[in-house]
Amino acid sequence: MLAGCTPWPDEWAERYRESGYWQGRTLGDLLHDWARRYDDRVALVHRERRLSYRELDLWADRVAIRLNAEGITAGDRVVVHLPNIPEFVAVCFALFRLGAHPVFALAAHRGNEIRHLCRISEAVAYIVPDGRVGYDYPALAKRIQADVPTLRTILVVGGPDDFTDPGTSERGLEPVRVDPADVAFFLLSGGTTALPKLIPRTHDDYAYQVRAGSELCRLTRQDVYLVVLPIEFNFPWGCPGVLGTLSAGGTVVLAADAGADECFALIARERVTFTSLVPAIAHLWLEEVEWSAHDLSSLRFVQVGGAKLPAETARRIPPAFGCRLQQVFGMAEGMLSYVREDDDEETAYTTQGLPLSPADEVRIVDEHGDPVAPGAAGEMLVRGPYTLRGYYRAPEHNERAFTEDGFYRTGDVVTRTPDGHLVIEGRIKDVVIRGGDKISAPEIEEHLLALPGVHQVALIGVPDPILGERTCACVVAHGHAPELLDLRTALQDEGLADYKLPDRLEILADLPRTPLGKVDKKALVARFS
Ligand code: J2J
Repeated sequence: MLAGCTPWPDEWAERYRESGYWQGRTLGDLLHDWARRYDDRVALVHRERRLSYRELDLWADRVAIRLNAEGITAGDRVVVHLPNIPEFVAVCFALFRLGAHPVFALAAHRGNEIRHLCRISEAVAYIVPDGRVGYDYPALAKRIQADVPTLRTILVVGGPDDFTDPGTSERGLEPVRVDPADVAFFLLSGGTTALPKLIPRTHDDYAYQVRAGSELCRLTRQDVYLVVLPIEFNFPWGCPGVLGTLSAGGTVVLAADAGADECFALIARERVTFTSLVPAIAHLWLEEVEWSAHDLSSLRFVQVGGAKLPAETARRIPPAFGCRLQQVFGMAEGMLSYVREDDDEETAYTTQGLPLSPADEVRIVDEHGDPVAPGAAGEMLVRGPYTLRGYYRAPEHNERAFTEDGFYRTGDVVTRTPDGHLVIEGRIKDVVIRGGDKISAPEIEEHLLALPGVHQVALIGVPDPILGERTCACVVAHGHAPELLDLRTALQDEGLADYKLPDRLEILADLPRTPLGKVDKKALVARFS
């Protein structure tokens, strides 16, 4: 496995192979299999463009040849920063086939986050869209390149010299031997630390997650999946999402944005059968659907996850969209929990389902790490065939984030119903979930603390009817108190993604403290909710 990653201990790896969870196929191989099986069926739809499985397979090889000609080879890390376009899929599979590792930057990321991702991964290349998408990514790339010595190559999708242009060359890709137990790509952690951590996902573990999810959702060639969330999120990419749909021979349709107008029209035009949303988008769609004249009758189910879905919103979804609701609780680190098709309605509305795999091990523990009584709330710890064993190049953080026997501490507080369904009750990690976006409080606090006028700061999440939570910066001022706009502008100028800019500012004389001297965020949340 790539240096800096933590492999599963040998006996666990053996067990997962023997049980058939890990099947020893790389994601690049799987696309070959799918292309052989589904051939000229439509794999991807974007606007007026339709690509068959055969075309996608060939395209991934052609892009791999181009990337290889740019010097990208096995083991290299490449930061991929693309919107929901077919090129995202082609570029990722091209990199898989070269044995290189895409790092999935979030589309909303800006200079600050990208610089960090490039540095920590020692990326050799950075892939961006051209300037037509409303932000000058190539200019950003130039600035990043000046700061990151390893970054040899900037590659731009679109424009005159597009490296993803399939061309007409008949030359085939020299197959590269890729170990299925090695990292395929890196996802980003929702973050409890000042800087986001990279999550290595192996071919074996991700292929299993996708296969199991696709079986659970009973996907077939008839399924059409609409990608509404940013494609680089774990949820749309592989739960079962894009890869699950391709594994079943269905069709993936890419939406340009999450707006109801665009998405309802696509559902009607392409006869979409399922999609995945965060609660904030589900909310907006519910507001729009009664006014919509579009035919949504093709929908089989809508998945909602990424943040707590209130039961009252959950109940409104099936009648409004004429389909089943499937709650999904997940994390880029691995562990997934899905409501099943045969769960009763109450379970579907009020729980976040059962673990995906029989090999998922879940422990619910108190603050001393001891198991709680049945039905009581505690922190969820997880271990299993698709849950990471360590973040990339983060030995100190890994000491804290994992137990000695390899359980990942999720920071989520859950209960379990008598029949084993998980209910997410809250979290002990210092993260605000705004819409589906995860904001690490320490990250934002560090930036705010560096600004003039900010003496002390605590970032908290306060309830919001649409987003679930929004951010509130509680500041003890130093001299002249700053205004919200000053803080937002300053963070934006530092190159932070927009969703991280504080929504609200409260100036306080003091921050409340717990008896141990830590900032009492619970008291702040109670005060400003
Ligand atoms: C409450 N909180 C939830 C839910 C995630 C599928 C779905 C979601 C993600 C995701 C994902 C929640 N109710 N239904 O990767 O594949 C919160 C928890 C969790 C954190 C993980 C997937 N579903 N959460 O959201 O890595 O706090 O993954 O630990 O972005 O989101 O965030 P992330």
